[in-house]
Amino acid sequence: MSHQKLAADYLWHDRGWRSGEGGIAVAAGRFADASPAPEERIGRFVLPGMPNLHSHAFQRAMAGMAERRGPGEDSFWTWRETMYAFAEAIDPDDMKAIATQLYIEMVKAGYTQVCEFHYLHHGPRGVPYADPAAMSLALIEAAREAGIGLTLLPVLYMTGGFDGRALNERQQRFRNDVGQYVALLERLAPLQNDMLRLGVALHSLRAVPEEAMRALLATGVCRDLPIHIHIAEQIGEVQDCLAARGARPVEWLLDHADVDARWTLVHATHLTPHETDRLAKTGAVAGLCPTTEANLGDGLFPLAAYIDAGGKLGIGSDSHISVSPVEELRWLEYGQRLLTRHRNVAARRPEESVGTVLWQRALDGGAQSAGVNVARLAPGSRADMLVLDDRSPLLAARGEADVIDSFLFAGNTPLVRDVMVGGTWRVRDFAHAAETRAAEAYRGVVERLVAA
Ligand code: NGQ
Ligand code: ZN
Repeated sequence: MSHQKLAADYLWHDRGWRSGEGGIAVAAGRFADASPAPEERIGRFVLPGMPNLHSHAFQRAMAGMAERRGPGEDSFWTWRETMYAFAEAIDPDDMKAIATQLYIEMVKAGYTQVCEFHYLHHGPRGVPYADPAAMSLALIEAAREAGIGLTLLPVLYMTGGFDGRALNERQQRFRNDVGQYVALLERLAPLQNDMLRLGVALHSLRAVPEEAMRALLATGVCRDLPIHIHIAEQIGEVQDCLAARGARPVEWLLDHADVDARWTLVHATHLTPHETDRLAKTGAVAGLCPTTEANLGDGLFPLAAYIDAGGKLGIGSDSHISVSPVEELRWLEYGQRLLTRHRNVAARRPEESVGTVLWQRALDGGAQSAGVNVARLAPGSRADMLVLDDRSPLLAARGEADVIDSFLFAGNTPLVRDVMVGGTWRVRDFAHAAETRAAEAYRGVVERLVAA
């Protein structure tokens, strides 16, 4: 097994840079104890790769095609109709081509792990594929080709609303009952390895009846797996939840499930101060997807109060209207500045750098959410890292104190030059070995889907 000894001027270490002089070793895909004699200098500034905690891969292929006004006022729900129409013709080969292209873009942007919130399980009208795991396997292959770590979250999706109404025709492809869903998890569980982790997902409170949630969470296969759910993205769903269940979604979930560090609440957008405090105390991760949440007109998360309460958070690119941890973190902060008319909101203490706080929190929360030992340049952690482009004018005269803020706030050209995932260089000098082939396959699929 190859043993690499690498050196950089600075390595990111829990909330800041430390000297990279001693170097860092990589063995069998993981970081090992630092070596006294590094053999290869890889750059000036080396960061841990960022986990992306929320993805619907197929939506990448329609990014930019829902920005034209419809007959009435557009909303999240009209976007969803466009998205459903686009999803109709996607088969497992298409899924593989789209996801491969997307995951390569992710790696190039600095994401080294992705949580795929996967609900497009079946063929048109809900007819299962010969292998009911065909779509899941397409996603697994895509991640392997791109060389990104995958937390595959097959999604349980049963009803079309809080009233328990049946799924409409286009939603039939998402449907499993608890038995079918558990069978899918059991089929996928043995495939897990260092680069593939399985998790559980409930689409939302509106898509999973209470009894089904209880039955699923009580099954053995769910024990120790990460659990993800869409929770409170739109005011409409908060109101529907209040009407149907007598509580707001986050409040209801905290009252009816043992929400703990295994959980990720995606789009915990609409929180009362009491919910904010309660959620923070559970140790669960708030899954924030600022570019999608902006694109869909969702609303803003109470970031300052949540951080002050000790809450954990991570970022996701969700609909993939943008695929960049830089843009997610930038807009996470900018949304708050626009709302509060203050600056440096995520930094809660004097002298703290916003970039440092956000990068570190998103690393920690993202790794927890994905259920993998990543996001630290430390022995035992999977060897994922980003080397910043030290020739970029953007980093001119930037020392330890300013590099991360310049990277996150000033960059308009990519600064991620090289990317290692699981001990293998996937991106070198801005290029990914599979990108030309993947782009060609992707183009063919999208041309067909758009023409359909
Ligand atoms: C999804 N996406 O499942 O793809 C959702 C929209 C829904 C986002 N929430 C559909 N961003 O929530 O019903
Ligand atoms: Zn989502």
